[in-house]
Amino acid sequence: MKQISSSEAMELEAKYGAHNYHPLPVVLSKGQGVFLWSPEGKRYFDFLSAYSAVNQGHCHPKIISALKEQAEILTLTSRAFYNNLLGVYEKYVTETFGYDMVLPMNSGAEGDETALKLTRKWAYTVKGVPENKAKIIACAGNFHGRTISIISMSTDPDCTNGFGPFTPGFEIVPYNDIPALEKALEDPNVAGFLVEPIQGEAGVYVPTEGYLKKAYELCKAKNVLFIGDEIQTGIARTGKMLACDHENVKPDVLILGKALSGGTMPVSAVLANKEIMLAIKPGEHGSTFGGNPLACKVAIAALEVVKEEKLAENAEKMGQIFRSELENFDHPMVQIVRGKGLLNAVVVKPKEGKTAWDVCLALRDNGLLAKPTHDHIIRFAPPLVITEEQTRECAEIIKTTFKQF
Ligand code: IF1
Repeated sequence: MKQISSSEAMELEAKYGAHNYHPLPVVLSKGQGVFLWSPEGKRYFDFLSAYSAVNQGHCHPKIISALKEQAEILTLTSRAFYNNLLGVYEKYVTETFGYDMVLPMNSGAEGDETALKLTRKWAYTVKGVPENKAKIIACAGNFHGRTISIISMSTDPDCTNGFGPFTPGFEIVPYNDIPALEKALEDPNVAGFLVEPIQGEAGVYVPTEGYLKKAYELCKAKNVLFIGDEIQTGIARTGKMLACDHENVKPDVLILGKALSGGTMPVSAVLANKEIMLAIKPGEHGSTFGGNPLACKVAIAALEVVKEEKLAENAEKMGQIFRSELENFDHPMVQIVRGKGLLNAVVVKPKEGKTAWDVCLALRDNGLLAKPTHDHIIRFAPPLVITEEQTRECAEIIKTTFKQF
C-alpha cells in the first residue's frame, strides 16, 4: 500500500473520521519498543504508551509472534463452543493474579460493565439486597470508560454532557476521602465500591498511603465488594504487578485491560473468586469476541513478557530515576511531579499564556510524545522496557523543552 505523508493522513482523518478526539498533531506509522516513527521517518520516544496499553513496548517480538502464529490457526469460535486455548489462558491468568476465576471480555469499558453487572447480581443473589435497589459507590474524578452506564458515574462534564438520561444506582464520593466513604457505606443496599488505585485521567492522582487498605477494610466490614479498576495502573505500570499490591490490598473484583494484550488487540478480564463469579449463570452475560483463542494466546505471551523481563521491577527503578530528575528541576511551569512506577505526571503552571499543550508540541519537536490531560497536567508514561540511559535522556529532553519557555 502507498505510504501516505503525515499531512495526508491528518487530512483524511479530518474529512472522513468522526471528530471525537483532538490528537496532538503528529502521525505515527511504525513502533518498536519505546520508539515510534512518523511516515517521514522522524523518531519519537513514546511517553504515553497508548494510555498504558503498550507496557511491554511497541510490537514486542514475543507477543507479535504469538499473534501471527495463532492468527493462521484459529482466531474466533464464539463461546457457543469450547476452544483449546480459553481454559489454558483462564488457568494462567487466574494463577498469575491469585483468583479462582476470570470472565474474559474485550475493551476496558466492557470489563467495567461486566464488573458492575457481576456486583449487582452478587448483591441480589448472595448479599440479599432487594431487587433493583443495589447501589455502587464510585469516586469523583473517576474514569472507567465511555459507555452510558459508566459515564453515569462520571463527574467530568466532557464525559457526560448531552449523553443523558443516565443509569441509576451510583453514588459518588470524593476520592481519597475515608470519612465520606464510611458514611456512604452506611446504606445496606451498597453492593460495591469501584475505585482506581491511582486516578490516571484525573491527572495521576496518587491517594494517601493507606487509603486503599482502609477503604478495603471498610468494605469488608459492610459486606461490600471492593472493585479495583487496574486497567491503566495494572500489569506492572506502577512498579508492582498491580497498583493495589503497594498496599497489599486484594480487590474482591479485579478489572484488567490495555496491556493485558501488550497493545495488540482489545483484551480485558474480570477476576473474582467462586462465590462472586458464579453469581452469573450460563447465558446471562458475554460477548462475541470475549475469550477468543487469538486473545488468549496473545494475553499469555503479554503476561509472560512482564514476568520474564521483570517489567514491574524496572518500572519501579526507572520511575524513581525519572521523578528524582524532574523533582530537582526548578522551573516556573513545573509545579508538581507525582506518580508511582512509570505512571507519572507533571502539573504545569501556565506561563505568559503558554500551557501544557504548548509544552507537548515542543516535546514533540524535540522527539518525545506526551499529551496533556485536563488542560494543565502532562502524563509521562513510557513503555516499561525503557532503559536507565533512555530514562535519563528523556528527562533531559523534558527539562530542555521546559527551558524553552
Ligand atoms: C479514551 C482517558 C486514560 C481507563 C480505566 C477503564 C478504561 C480506561 C482506568 C476503559 C481507558 C483510556 C480511554 C481513552 C483514553 C484513556 C484514558 F483519558 F480516557 F481517561 F487512560 F486515562 N478504566 N482509558 O483508563 O478502557 O474501554 O478504553 O479499553 O476513551 O479517550 P477502554
